Amino acid sequence: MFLGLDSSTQSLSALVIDPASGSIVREVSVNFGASLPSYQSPSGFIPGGKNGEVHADPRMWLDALDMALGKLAEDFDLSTIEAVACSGQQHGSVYLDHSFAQRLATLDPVQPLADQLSAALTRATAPIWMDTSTGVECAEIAAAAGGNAEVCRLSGSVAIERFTGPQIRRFYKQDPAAYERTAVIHLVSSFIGSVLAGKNIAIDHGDGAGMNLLNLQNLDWDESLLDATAPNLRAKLPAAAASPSIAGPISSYFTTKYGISSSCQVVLSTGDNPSSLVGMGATSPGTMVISLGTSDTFFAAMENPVTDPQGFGHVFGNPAGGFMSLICFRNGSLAREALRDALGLDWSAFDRQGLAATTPGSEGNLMLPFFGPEITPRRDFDGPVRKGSAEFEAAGNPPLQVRALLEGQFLNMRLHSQWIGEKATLIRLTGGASQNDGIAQLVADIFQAPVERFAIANGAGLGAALRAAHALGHDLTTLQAAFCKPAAGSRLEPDPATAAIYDRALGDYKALLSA
Ligand code: ADP
Ligand code: XUL
Repeated sequence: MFLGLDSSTQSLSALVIDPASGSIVREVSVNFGASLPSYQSPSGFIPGGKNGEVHADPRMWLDALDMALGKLAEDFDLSTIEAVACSGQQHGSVYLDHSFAQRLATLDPVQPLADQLSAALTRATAPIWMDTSTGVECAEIAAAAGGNAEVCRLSGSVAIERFTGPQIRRFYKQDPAAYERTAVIHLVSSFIGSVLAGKNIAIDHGDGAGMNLLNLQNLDWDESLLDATAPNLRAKLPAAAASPSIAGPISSYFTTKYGISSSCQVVLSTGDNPSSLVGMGATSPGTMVISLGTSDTFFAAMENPVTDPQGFGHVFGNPAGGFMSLICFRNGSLAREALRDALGLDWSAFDRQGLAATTPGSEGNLMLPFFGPEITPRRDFDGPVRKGSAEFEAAGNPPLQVRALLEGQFLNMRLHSQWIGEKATLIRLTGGASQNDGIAQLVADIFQAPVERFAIANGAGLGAALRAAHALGHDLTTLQAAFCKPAAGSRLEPDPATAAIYDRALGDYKALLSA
């Protein structure tokens, strides 16, 4: 048996797989808001942050780890687990002093993790991926490193607010003494992995590439990016290493407390998107994954690390080797929900009265689907832009509004994924909105590729468990063939009659966006 953990924005989940039977045998989840109300973080972060700050309390993640393993151990023999790997929300960072290593090595199974480790935090809270407070630091890093094109060439992304390097720089500027006291800076994923291993573990190339610090050519921290970010930074970063590396056996805290075997190995952690690439069976180029969650993401394995000349997309390490693209669209379900609520519809009416009652191309009407600020492309204003008939522009005709919003979202996604230079031969769709048949068909038509949907909701957690098994010698392709299967009857074929309509709409959309 192999254990996968996923420490995401809103919850920490644990999933056990049995490669012999090809099945998921246990799954538990701890929702931060519901199960740990004392942290006052109903959506997994501290609300009301100023100047774009979005932070979370790392002690909450530790409490959730104890809770999830406690829940699992209630009715499952954890001594059967051969290895564990962790996936985490990307970019978030945890700052710890010299006592952290010693504390990890001497954890007392009678005390909670949070009580024993909190004194090692040099920054009480951890900035997470939703944080946008580092615009100034991004500009400073880009200037010091020779411009954003150079930052992108080196690290696979221009300097981005939520990425770890700019976040580290902001901390260094705000509290130089606390930065000085910091002995190690972890990502969310490597922080949880270090606790499991009872020692500081390396950062993998998948999550490490989301820091604006990893050189994608030599897969080591880049000297010029380190210098541009903060002094003496290399000494504070764990090593960068390949994802399938084994960090060592699990800490005795977990063997004593939860009955995990002392021979259980901890495999390096990775980010939730690289982990989902594994869990969605998409580690080879050709299959694209579109996740329709709170935000929408588009990602795929890539042969060579080409970068986005516009600077919106990212290149991360593929946990199975090579690289992956990742593009994040902030206005995903948030925009769909805003329009649904404005029109007073439910999801089935959204589909039935919107898509089913209208025709592909929205009768030539177009919408830039940005109900709030957007990161791909960068738009700092609120509110969609409508162009078409007078009634449509006045936001009359609800069915056309629905279709134009959805077409706008996926035309925007098609346009901003062209830099990858590969056509999708198959799209695997996941996340809450993937269950909507109308939306899934629209994705197939706009990309002119078949769409498959999975029964499993937690692709990142499954990816973590598969990575644990892979690192201990199981063949990844065989594992993915057994675990990463589309739900029966979930495949949709593109309608070839819509190909020309959406090629034309793409050009019109691009022109409207430029205008
Ligand atoms: P996350 O993991 O980012 O929290 P999920 O992947 O769980 O998000 O997706 C949740 C979102 O899915 C909800 O916010 C909702 O807007 C959307 N959703 C759920 N069901 C449907 C549906 N039938 N049609 C469209 N969107 C849906
Ligand atoms: C990716 C990103 C998010 C987080 C949270 O760049 O910021 O997808 O990984 O899930």
